[in-house]
Amino acid sequence: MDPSTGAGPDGHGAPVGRRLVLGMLGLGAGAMAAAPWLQGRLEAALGAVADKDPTGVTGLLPNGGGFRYYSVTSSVPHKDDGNYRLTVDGLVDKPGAYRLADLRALPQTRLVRDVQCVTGWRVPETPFEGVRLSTLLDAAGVRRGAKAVRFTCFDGAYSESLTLDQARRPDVLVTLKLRDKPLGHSHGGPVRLYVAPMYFYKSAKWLSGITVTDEVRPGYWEERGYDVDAWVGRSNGRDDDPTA
Ligand SMILES: Nc1nc2c(c(=O)[nH]1)N[C@H]1C(S)=C(S)[C@@H](COP(=O)(O)O)O[C@H]1N2
Ligand SMILES: [Mo]
Repeated sequence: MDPSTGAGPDGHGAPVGRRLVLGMLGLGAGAMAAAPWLQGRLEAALGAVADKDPTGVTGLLPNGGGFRYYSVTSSVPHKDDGNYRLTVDGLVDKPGAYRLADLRALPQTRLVRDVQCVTGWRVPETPFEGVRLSTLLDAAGVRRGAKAVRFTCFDGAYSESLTLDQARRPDVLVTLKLRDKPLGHSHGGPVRLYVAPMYFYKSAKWLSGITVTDEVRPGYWEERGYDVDAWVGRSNGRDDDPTA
């Protein structure tokens, strides 16, 4: 949890904000689920609140197909074939930048796993598809002494990290597709990190930078108390949780 605000990746830390917003709109969570057409108006209202509490309210928003929408910023620019770039730099021999077409031209891997947010919601058997992160790391030529990878996002705020061993796993992808369709903006498109064996906060949306580093630098939520090694069922206190 964020020690200053108590907010977490589920928005649990902002119960007052949630109740306030729902109260303003005269809605409960059930009404929202039953009336997805309200989402646009709700997002507009939440945007105003999110300016004051960027972490606390977004997990409330449905994002279709069992997902919930998360963003630590209240707005995120849109990127497409014209202006999207993914840079790879740091402790590598060949730093560079990929366009979407470059990423699409590389071998694609499709994984079907359960998506699991650290606070309990789950989306079973969800296909993600993209380029193995290890492919990009190999192409860049990771230097001796490198230990970790840092990820940055074009929302300008979020970040993530993995050890180099974790980053080289075959179930860690730089994804371009969700459920066999191009990854939409609300899910972090056009390109999102997908760390299948870990809680979903590791899967950074709106991925724009991959930097090879000499040590793990904790990501956005990890600076706020969540585990860097976020294995599903084995982290964030789950080891001690008899109900997990
Ligand atoms: N850039 C960015 N990536 C992010 C987040 C975020 O706020 N910003 N939230 C994380 C969390 S806590 C979750 S549960 C998932 C939510 O993904 P979704 O919006 O596609 O459901 O994105 C993860 N990646
Ligand atoms: Mo999350």
